[in-house]
Amino acid sequence: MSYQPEPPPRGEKMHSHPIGRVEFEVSRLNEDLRTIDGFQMNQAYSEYAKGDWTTCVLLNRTGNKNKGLSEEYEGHGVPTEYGLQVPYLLETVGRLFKTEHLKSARIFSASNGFIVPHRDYVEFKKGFTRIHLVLQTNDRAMNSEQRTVYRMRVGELWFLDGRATHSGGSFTEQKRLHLVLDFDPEIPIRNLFKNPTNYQPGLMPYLIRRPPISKEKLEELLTSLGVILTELTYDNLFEVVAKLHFEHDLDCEWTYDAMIKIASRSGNGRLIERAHSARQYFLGGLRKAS
Ligand code: YCP
Ligand code: CO
Repeated sequence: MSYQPEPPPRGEKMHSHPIGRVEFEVSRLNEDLRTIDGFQMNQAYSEYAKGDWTTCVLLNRTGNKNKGLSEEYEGHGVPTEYGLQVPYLLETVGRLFKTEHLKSARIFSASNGFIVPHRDYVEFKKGFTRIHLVLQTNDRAMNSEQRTVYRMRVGELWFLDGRATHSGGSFTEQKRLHLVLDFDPEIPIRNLFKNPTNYQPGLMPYLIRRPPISKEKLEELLTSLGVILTELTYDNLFEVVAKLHFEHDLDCEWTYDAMIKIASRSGNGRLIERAHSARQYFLGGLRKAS
């Protein structure tokens, strides 16, 4: 694998992209990060998680930190008990963004864990404009969108396009922490910034190149996995298959095609059904990637 900051090669269009940078006051940031260490993480969206990938809520519709699921609603969010305990983070958000458009603020934490490839907002009418701010990361943390794998660097603000299939996490014990902001999707991104010059949509993403894997090797792999796929091993194999695109030049969406093929080779009807419904659940059928 090689790591290089560069624009995506031709044909590799990225929907998600860096849109700004934040210069942190390190001591204040660290104080809030220590506080977050003591938070009890939410169980919301745990069906998307493999290993330790969790969220907690700093701001939402009701201010109730235990309501971990996203909601579409009129008006703006209010801080939760946890939000009030991380004043530097809320101040930073308030300095940068027009919070009258902010619906939720959450921490996405990953340590030896990741979120399986999926599309967001399949359950919503409109969804959100989602912006990530990287608070803490490490060089074994990666994100992906379709066939592109990238690193989100500390202080970077990213527009995360949840409509394209994506995945991400930290493949080491070290915790990766993102602050994730959901805004009213009707407001153009530039207008979410208090100072529009802080919106810098031309920044270069840090991409991670992976070696290709031949068709023959893939066939071999799918056949072998078909031999050991059972109800008992399904979850483990799904986790392995979902990780493969981070190290090989594959589209993260391939995960679901592969599971369907592996299940077909196992010949077990229930597993074939399970693989099909996983594809439907995580990718949705109603909305296409824009
Ligand atoms: C959300 N969707 O839209 C979640 C985040 C993945 C699924 C985790 O809030
Ligand atoms: Co997502």
